Amino acid sequence: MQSHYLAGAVPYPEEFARLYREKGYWIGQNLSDFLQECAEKYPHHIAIYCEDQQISYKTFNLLVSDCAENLYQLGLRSGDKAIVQLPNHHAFYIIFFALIRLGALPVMSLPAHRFSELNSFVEQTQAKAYFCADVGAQKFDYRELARKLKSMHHALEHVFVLGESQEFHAVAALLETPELFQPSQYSASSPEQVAFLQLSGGSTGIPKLIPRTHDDYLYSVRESSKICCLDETSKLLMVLPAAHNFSMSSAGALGIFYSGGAVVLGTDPSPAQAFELIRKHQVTDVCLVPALVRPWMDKAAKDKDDILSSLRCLQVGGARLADVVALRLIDEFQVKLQQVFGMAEGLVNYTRFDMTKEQIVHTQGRKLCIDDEILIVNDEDQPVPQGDVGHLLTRGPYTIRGYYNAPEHNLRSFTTDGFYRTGDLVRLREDGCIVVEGRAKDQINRGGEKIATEEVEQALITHPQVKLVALVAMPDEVLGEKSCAFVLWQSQPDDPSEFRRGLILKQYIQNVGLATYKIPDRIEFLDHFPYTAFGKIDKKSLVKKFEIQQVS
Ligand code: AMP
Ligand code: DBH
Repeated sequence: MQSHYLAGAVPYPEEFARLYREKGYWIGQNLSDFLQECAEKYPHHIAIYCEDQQISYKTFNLLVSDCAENLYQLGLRSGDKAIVQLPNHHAFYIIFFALIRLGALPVMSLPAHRFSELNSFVEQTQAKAYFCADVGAQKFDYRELARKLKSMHHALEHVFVLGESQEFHAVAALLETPELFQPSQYSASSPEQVAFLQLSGGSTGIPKLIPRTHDDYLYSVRESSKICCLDETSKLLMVLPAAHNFSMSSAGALGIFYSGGAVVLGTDPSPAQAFELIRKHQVTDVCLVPALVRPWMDKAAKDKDDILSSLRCLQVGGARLADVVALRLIDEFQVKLQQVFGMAEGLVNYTRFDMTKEQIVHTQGRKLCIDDEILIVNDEDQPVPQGDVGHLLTRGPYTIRGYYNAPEHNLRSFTTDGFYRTGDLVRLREDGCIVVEGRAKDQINRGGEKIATEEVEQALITHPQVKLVALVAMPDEVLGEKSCAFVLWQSQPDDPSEFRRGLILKQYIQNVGLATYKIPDRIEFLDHFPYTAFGKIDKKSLVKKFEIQQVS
């Protein structure tokens, strides 16, 4: 069985796979049959509301089959990889499931990604197809990006554009019923196989891809759907990027499909737009990152609007929710809050609805599965005393054993016995709840969007005037953290002002083609860098330096 496992992915060891099957976590269903089953159970329920359209489960499933057939006729085959970079639109889900149905592997990308990330994904996967929108935020033209990628990668044969497709294939045409329908030539991969590649925020120069199997992913979806108490009357507002792991599976759109409810798609997370959608569709559930909570509360308070209390559940995850904000949500806005601490690599923790207020406010919840193994260790990988803060390591029925095509990196990110090193510093309480206390990985969490500092540093250092650079997190009221680049500038006689230099470097990062959220929020020029005793740039003292500057 394992000989067919996706090359470059690390399979679960056989004894664990057996255990997860015996325990009923892995039920041997692929994502295509999952959707088929949802359509059989709830044919006439609405699965997706998108703009003025509403799509029933039956139609959804038929559109997926049509799309799979059209893609097959255009040359996509089982095992092919396809990068999916689409906005929150029903086409996203149809294409995701269509690729799965024909045995191809979707590679998830976010609308904010730019050339640098996309180029890396195509390189890493040898993707044969790329799905994108026509234009995005700030009039960014994805078709230009597609042209560039296509000219550089021969493997990339097909580009599909949602909207004005110009010389490329139109996504709309994929959703039309094909004239000739011969679905028997293809099938989804088997349940224990890798179904798609999910995205990691990462902590190194190259964005990492996460191979998730049908079996492991669907287990987390079904269990999440139960924990979140979803049912056929649930309506989930989706204003976070649909491809994000939180949006997909915790319980996310897939959790909703499992329970026969509906996903309401929105492209703008601002409270004005979101509240309108909540009212129009009588939304019951919303998932948000902490950075959005404040503007939502402010708007509700200003308008004396009780919309937040009308929800069955407001989920907050992706970054640490401040306890005071959690308390305010509950006390002032009567919100039924659920904290979600998860990762695209696997492990997800939830506060449960029957937990005490203290647990819901002050913890990030309890693991999804009793067989999620959790270790909290010190720098030497030794367990810390119960209740102490340490590094969170985890292994379990839906946590990967390795990143895609990254053997060297995997040696650092996983222990020899397969535990994933999350890079999070946490405390495990007697009651089983986890409290996220900090982070050991070199990553900035900018309102839930993760920035691998090394990736941005590597880009900045290629600028001819930059001699040395370090990217660090700075505290931010709204986003939790923002990025600050400290730069040693190679002086020249006609040097521009520091202000100008900052603008030049921000523009430079944009031109390199890094995702918009990775452009440093602030740039500081230094004459000397502080070093640790080991001779590494001392980021801790840079952070302190920044705090000093902030106060003064
Ligand atoms: P990724 O590995 O890119 O999917 O990002 C997952 C990471 O996001 C986790 O390892 C945490 O660092 C962070 N994260 C997610 N949810 C929370 C949360 N509720 N509180 C604190 N950090 C979180
Ligand atoms: O931040 C994350 O990656 C995340 C947060 C909440 C996640 O992957 C998830 C839930 O599944």
